[in-house]
Amino acid sequence: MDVKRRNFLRGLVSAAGVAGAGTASAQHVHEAPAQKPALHPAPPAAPVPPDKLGAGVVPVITPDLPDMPWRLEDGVKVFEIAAEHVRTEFLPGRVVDAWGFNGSVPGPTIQVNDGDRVRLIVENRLPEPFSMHWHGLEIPNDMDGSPGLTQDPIAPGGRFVYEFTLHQNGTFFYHSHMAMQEMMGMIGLFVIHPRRAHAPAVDRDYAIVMQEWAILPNNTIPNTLAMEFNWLTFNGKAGPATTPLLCKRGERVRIRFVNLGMDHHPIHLHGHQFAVTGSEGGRIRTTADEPANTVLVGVAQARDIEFVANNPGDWHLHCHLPHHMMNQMASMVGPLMTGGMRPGPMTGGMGIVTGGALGESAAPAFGRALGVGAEAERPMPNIPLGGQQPTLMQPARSTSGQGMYPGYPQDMFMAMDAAVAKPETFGLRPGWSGGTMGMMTIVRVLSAEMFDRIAELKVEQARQVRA
Ligand SMILES: [Cu+2]
Repeated sequence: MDVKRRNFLRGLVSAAGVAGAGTASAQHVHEAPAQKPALHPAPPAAPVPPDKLGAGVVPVITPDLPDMPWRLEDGVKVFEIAAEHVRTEFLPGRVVDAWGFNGSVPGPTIQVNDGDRVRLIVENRLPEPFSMHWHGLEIPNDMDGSPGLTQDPIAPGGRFVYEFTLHQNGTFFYHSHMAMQEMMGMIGLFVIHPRRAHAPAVDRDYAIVMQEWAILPNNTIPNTLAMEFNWLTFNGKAGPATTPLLCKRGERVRIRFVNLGMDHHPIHLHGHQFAVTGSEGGRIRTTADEPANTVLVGVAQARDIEFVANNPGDWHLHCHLPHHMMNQMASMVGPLMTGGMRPGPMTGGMGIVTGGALGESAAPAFGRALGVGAEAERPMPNIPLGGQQPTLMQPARSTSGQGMYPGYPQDMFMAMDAAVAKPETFGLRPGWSGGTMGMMTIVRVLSAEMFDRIAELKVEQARQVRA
């Protein structure tokens, strides 16, 4: 009997044993699944030591999110992952009670190599059952994390040890396999580096997780039952709090996108054409680049794009759905502004014929009574961060001189540069933050001098944080 066939039969016996045991522990020995070549195998190369990167590979940078720490035990990369409530901030002052991993929403980014053996010790600190799925990975069935189907859900306070060997490379992710927990934020990136870089190799490798949230004014808890969303985030931040992606002019840049939510996101880059080089299944191998500047990232999909940053300047990178380029969308609860521009108090107006937005007649239509904390609602201006008076707005006179200006108001422009300043925003044009909202960030194609200056500022900032 040849080796392949013997291994295949051994795999069958092992699978039967697991099913019979019906255990919530993964401490038994796992056999690899029957080995067929992956759909798009990595370029042939020797295995990379677990603490190194393959030739030409650069680490992935996930702006605004940490990397998942790990330790080596007998050649196995061990990760400890806690599923838990995380209090976070989408924007300065916009606090949100979400669920995530290890104090982070989305969870920290896992970076591993094709060929690594990994052990992922998952602890459930939620008050309800939980199960972790490894999205896109070809692993033994009992490691797949489908609650009920492949394992008992992890009870509150319990843990489950996932362990498998990786034979793929690309942009994958981990997430709760409980649907409503996904909408509380429970996702993180699982990047598997190839044994050597895909050609042409990139100089910078960035990753962005896209999420959407329905959070009513004065609430901090996402309404996971809602079908419309008023907060849109890249890596847990809404523009302009998203940290810009920096590169030097002439560099080849990869950006990986992952989408977990209820909507698809057409992601658009200004000033450049890119090629889509990867999907949630791994590297796309084509003989030609199909030029594009917008890529649709569907729910549960990943898309890698690559481009040469040859156009200097600061360029928006954003979802192009108009409602996904905004923050704190809640115009249904009152007129957009008061004082000469639009008559009436904040509790009336905007389509409300009788009563107030919070009253018996209107509130249910707006879903106002849903969710924990709804009873604590009070009238408030729906201008982001409140308090700022728009200076560019005019009294609403129609062109005919009678009544209101049709459709007014739609957009206002309010900058908050100082509130979101960080080394990566150094040198941006004053007012830049006024037009950067929701699923928006900035790709900065910099001179070498400016890039190095910002790198110095980051070192300085890190020193101040430590001091
Ligand atoms: Cu979108």
